[in-house]
Amino acid sequence: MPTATFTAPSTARPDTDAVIVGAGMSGLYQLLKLRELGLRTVVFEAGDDIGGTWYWNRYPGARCDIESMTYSYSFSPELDQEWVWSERYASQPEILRYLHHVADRFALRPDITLRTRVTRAVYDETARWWEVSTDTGQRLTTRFLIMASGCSTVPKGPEVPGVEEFAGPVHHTARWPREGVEFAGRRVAVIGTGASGVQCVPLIARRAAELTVFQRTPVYALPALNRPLTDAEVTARKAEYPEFRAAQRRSKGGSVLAMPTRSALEVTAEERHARYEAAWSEGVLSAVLRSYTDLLADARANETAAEFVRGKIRSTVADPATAELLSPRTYPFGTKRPCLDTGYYATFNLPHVRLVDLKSTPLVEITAKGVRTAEEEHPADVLVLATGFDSMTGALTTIDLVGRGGVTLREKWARGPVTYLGLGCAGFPNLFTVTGPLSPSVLTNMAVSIEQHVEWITDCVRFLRDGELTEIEGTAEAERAWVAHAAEVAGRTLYPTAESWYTGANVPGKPRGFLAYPGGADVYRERCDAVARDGYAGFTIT
Ligand code: N01
Repeated sequence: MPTATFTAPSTARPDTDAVIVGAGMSGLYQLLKLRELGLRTVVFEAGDDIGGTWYWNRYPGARCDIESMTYSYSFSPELDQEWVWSERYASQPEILRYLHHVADRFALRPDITLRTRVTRAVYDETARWWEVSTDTGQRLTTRFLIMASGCSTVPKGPEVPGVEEFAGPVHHTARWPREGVEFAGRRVAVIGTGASGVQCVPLIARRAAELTVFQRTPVYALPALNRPLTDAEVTARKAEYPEFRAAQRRSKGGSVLAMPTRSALEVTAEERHARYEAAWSEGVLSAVLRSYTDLLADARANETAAEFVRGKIRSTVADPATAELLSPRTYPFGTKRPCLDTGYYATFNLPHVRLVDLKSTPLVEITAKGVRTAEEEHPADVLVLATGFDSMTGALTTIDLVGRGGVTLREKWARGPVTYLGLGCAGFPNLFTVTGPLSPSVLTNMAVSIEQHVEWITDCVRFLRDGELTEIEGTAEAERAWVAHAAEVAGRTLYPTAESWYTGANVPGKPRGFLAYPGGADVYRERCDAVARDGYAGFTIT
């Protein structure tokens, strides 16, 4: 275990104690916790409302793929008791209402400045504080800079010319207009078939005159089996919430789920099929993957589950050629994030819906009239870009974060993110990243991982304040060891074998590497707690 080193404190006082970037789920909770410490805290939020991911992604069908009574804050037993979720999987509007409720209940709004994007932050090595600049011309100095800027924040487009030439409206799923989009009677083109595409396609198909879906890589989608929650279910969960929340915090992925004990290869094909069928009918994103211990570690084991899902696609999609195009064959099941769908595959049975395979006929350009592939021009009146994000690092590298010696985070991460525990990095003192790269983050229930990071950061800030300490920074040595450990753990899985946003492969030119920590939220939490217990081992403290 690395050890911490200490030097003398500084006495100067910055304009504020902490700046938090982002007023989504992490920023709101971080504000609450720093307030409890009595810190002067300012939150800057680029949007004109709070909510982060749940503010920006308001496309039709946007919905969480973790159950609502699991994907919510756990820090307040009173909040758990008073808020009532209406559906098994909450829709984006309901989650946004919940976050508004949280902001009001804990009186968070006065410290949040909306419509203000942090554009630059420079570390002053003499004063030992950050100078933060915004797009509204504000500048202020702060001891701590906490990036609560999210994992999937910076949208990316289809990387072909001509989007600006398109004559009709163009909407990215992550920048959906508040007033909605009229599809009735229109020819709609959707590019992208990740979770956002899978959720919006069935709803757009209900209204559009024609829908063309452009698919580069098919996904494995499992049925959500969403439905209203019954009063009895809500009451039962509320009665057991304290134990349930505690179990979530101890769990591998932030949800309380049965874990497998056997290999997929040690049972008969019939037994496996029955197990997969039972898992399929749970309507839980990870259920099939949790059927056996080795589905994310052994390609042969994985193929049994992958083929099971392909069988489901074949039995749903009437046209065998379309079913085959929708069937993933180039990467193992679960190594790109699977989707939870409501009627996605069946949508392709509708006569006005067409699937275009961009692997055999690549996208060439967007024209005024539609989408041109290598084979033909597909006319459209409305263009929907469900093309995803520069995930994990994008929100951090698009801001000019300038650390020691004038080195930017962009430069430091030119060959991929280098972090200590995904919480901070060498050369960037007092900069914390909530669910940052190389932490479990997107592989877990984000609500639980966010709380764990926010609480760890808050404890760390309390430790510094109580000890009259000014500066904390991961050491280069600890960071190197963490990066190597995260890569080693990822290397034991099948994850790196897929071209996905988990590895940076979705953004042309982005360095490749597995961007989250796949060792389990339970193991990771223990590691973070041990670092704190050992006086912030692996950090230099001034
Ligand atoms: O983005 P994605 P998303 N030309 O990157 C295609 C979370 N989320 O917004 O796979 C042509 O997954 C791209 O093709 P390919 C969740 O964690 C959660 O859908 O790169 N196509 C892919 O099909 C999720 O994983 C929820 O070959 C291009 C699609 O666009 C994450 O956010 C809901 C292209 C992008 O899929 C991101 O999901 C929504 C190009 N140049 C999102 N570029 C729930 O909670 C990209 N594509 C349910």
